[in-house]
Amino acid sequence: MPAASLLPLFGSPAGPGALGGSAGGGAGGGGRKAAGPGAFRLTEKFVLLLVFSAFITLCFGAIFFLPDSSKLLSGVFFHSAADGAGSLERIRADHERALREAKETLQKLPEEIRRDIRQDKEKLLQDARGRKEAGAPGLPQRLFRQPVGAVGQEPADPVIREKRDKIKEMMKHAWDNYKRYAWGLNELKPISKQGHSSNLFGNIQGATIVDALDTLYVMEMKEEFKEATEWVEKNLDFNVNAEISVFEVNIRFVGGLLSAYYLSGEEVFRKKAVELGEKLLPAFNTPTGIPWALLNIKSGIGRNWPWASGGSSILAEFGTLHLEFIHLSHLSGNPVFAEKVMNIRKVLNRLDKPEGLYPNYLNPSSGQWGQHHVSIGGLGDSFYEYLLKAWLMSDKTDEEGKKMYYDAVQAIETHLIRKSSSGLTYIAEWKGGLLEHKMGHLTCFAGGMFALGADGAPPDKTGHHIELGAEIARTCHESYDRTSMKLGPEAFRFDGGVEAIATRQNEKYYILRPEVIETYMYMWRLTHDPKYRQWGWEAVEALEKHCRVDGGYSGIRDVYNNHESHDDVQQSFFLSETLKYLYLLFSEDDLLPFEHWVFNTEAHPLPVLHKDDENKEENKK
Ligand code: DMJ
Repeated sequence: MPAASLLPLFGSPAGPGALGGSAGGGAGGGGRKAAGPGAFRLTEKFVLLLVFSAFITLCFGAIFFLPDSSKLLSGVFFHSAADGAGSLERIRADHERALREAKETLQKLPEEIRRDIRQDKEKLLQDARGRKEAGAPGLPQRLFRQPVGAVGQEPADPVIREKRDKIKEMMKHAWDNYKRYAWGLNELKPISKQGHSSNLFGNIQGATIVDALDTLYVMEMKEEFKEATEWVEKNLDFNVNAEISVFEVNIRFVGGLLSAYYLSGEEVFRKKAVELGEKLLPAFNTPTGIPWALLNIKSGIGRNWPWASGGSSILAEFGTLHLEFIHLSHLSGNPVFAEKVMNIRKVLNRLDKPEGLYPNYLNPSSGQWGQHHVSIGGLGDSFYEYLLKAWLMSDKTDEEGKKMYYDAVQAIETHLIRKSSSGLTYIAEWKGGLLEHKMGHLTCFAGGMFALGADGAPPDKTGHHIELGAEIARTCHESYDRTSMKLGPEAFRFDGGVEAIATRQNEKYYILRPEVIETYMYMWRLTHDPKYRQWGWEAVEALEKHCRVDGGYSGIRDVYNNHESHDDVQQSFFLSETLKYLYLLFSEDDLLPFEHWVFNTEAHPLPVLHKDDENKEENKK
């Protein structure tokens, strides 16, 4: 639209340039024209123009300065006259109400104002509680009752208290640096100060956050727990095209979320755990129901590690789903999770076992064992741990799990446990009937397992199982003590004239693993022998001296060297396991007591499903 047509009040322009300087020039140049009747002189026109524009400005100003002018404007310009009147009515009513409320508040006594604030607060709290109890969409309602021992007392002894505080400070150092340099990513590279990703989780992110949640809770690091919870709420996403390790995602993510739920009661953790559990279900779509090791959680396509004997699944992987899956059924009301893991047992129980031992490899299609390699360390370890803990977690009702565990320990004792010439007890590996006299760092968890299982062993064997635990703890302590850094190697041998020493360069590393400290913690709780706290403290000193760096904690390439060569990875299990077990070692026994909790293999505490509680739930229905 030409500009001139916007200004009808100014009359028709005289010609080209009429709005520009030339117009004035033209007027000036043409001299003053005689004013006709009803016509204005130029100055009068100018004054009139001024008055008029002042008037327009005032009108607009009035509109904009009126309260809630945007509503009024929209009423004026976009609505019918009736709507505009309605809006004005509403605005007036709003103003009157606001004035009334302000007057009433001013008339209130301070005590009445305080009471109102209190009531508002209570309502907010009730709403929050309601949200917790209402459950997530698609999940049954569940009344949250925090299990016994989610928090404990301060240690009575000030020296122990100081040590425990130091361990909490280590957690803070690990967490703060992860937060500073790798927030939201899976792990931290503490030397290069950036994120570290491992292919175990595909592109699921946040492994350190989920793994650390329960440690933050137990250590009462409330701010950090809150920020981790918020991250899970807003960012933890399983709708990704990712090929993941079913075992690793289960023990770290499902286990971490379940524990966080049982400790805090925050529904978001229950919801996410079940959501993730459902994503893992296609892994069981094999001819036998023995799950694949790897799964694409978008397509549901699974496969096994290419290096695993003839396309086999791994004992320690498919055998370490039981605790989490039982809890998934418990929390979701969906029996499918429990059915899947109970079927694994059925398959195992149908098979012949060489010398009563469980080989590490099982083909999910044929249902036959792969290579006859047996290990209580890597590839086998947590399968045995979960048999025992399934029985404990069932409040000692899972007789099948119990029998499988004690039968397996019997075979392990007969075929794998040996004593060195100087009297160190160790657990060797079995390769088709031949023993390899090597023990992995991973195998050291077994000391704690034997001691924890002592209670359920036949009465004449109870002391023996505790003793076995103590002997493994001593051997593993020796494996630490015989290095320059007082940190244990990945594997140590009892052959070629050495005992509890790594002889191969590629077995000399320490990646912040927890198993030795885990065994100290169990042995301390079950015997209260102070040497376990002393050994745990030696590990703290070594970690501080050799693994702590400005940017967090790092693994070490060679623990026999006097100079650290750091591997630049802060493993998520350092926060979930190593530091948690250390903290528990210097806590009172009332924190996460064994009668009420079992730890999954990533040290995530899961409550014992007490018979009495179930009866109570049943009676309520
Ligand atoms: C952890 O992820 C778990 O403890 C697992 O069972 C074995 N390895 C690591 C820690 O060493």
